[in-house]
Amino acid sequence: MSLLLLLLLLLLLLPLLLLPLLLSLPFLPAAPTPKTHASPPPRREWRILSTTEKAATSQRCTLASRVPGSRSRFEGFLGVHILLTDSVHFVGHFHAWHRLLLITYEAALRNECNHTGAQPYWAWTLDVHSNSRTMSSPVSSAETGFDGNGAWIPGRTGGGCVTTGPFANLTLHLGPTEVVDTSEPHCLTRDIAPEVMRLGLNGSFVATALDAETFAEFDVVAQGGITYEAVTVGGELETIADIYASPGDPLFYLHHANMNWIWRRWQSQDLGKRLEDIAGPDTVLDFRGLTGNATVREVMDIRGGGRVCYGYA
Ligand SMILES: [Cu+2]
Repeated sequence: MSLLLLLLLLLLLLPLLLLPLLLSLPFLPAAPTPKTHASPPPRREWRILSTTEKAATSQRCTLASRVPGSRSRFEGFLGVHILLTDSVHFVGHFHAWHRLLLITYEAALRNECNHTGAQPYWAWTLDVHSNSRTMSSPVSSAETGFDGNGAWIPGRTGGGCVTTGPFANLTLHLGPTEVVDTSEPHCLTRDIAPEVMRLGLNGSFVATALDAETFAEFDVVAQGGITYEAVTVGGELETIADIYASPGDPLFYLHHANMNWIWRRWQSQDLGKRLEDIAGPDTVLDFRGLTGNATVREVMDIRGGGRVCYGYA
């Protein structure tokens, strides 16, 4: 047989020789796909939500809790905050700890309270221009928001129990201050202080925080200026101004969602560097079983995946 004939025969038989290989291709292991995580709906400012969305985020969440003495899922978060206040405020991991608390609360709203959206935030800088603007913030609407002031006590703007809106006559069994041994049930109280709010939560404080060169500088402004909870959260005194028991007021979560966004905006100016800037040790964030512990580093990036995956719009 000539060489030419042999080559021709090989060419003709080649598809047959390759057939087993071709047939096996679909069964080859697929190339690994890049790790992705579903994008949840973004956190948005309270006033741009639809009425239905507003109603969903301002509902009471009443599932069982794991903190002794607490009577509801909502109070479970309050209890853990009270127990850990002294170790998570005025420290470098203040923002990281509150970030994970909020993620956990947001997940509870979704998984246990039939809420499909994200935790909204309250951009309080939009409400500080005048006293009347502060007092009539849409966040304070009794119909669609979290209601405004408590009942009027002479000499104050409010100060008493919140008696209208979705959290009317909400009874708290933990607090005030560091009390967690089911002392006396008490109501959610508010005392809106527009002047205090204007001083502590204005645009120039936010701009100063965003201008910080390092996380340590940012933190001094953000914890000392913007959000010194004992004095000025939301410009609303009473429950939310109680550094221990502030989560007794659901507005706490809108406030911290905003704080968290400011931190993220600061990080976004130089993500490569600032996702690493923790200005202190990589502490373990303890939640007493409310959620699994994490390190500061694990919650630095809101797009980090796992439990920490959300965005802002
Ligand atoms: Cu706190």
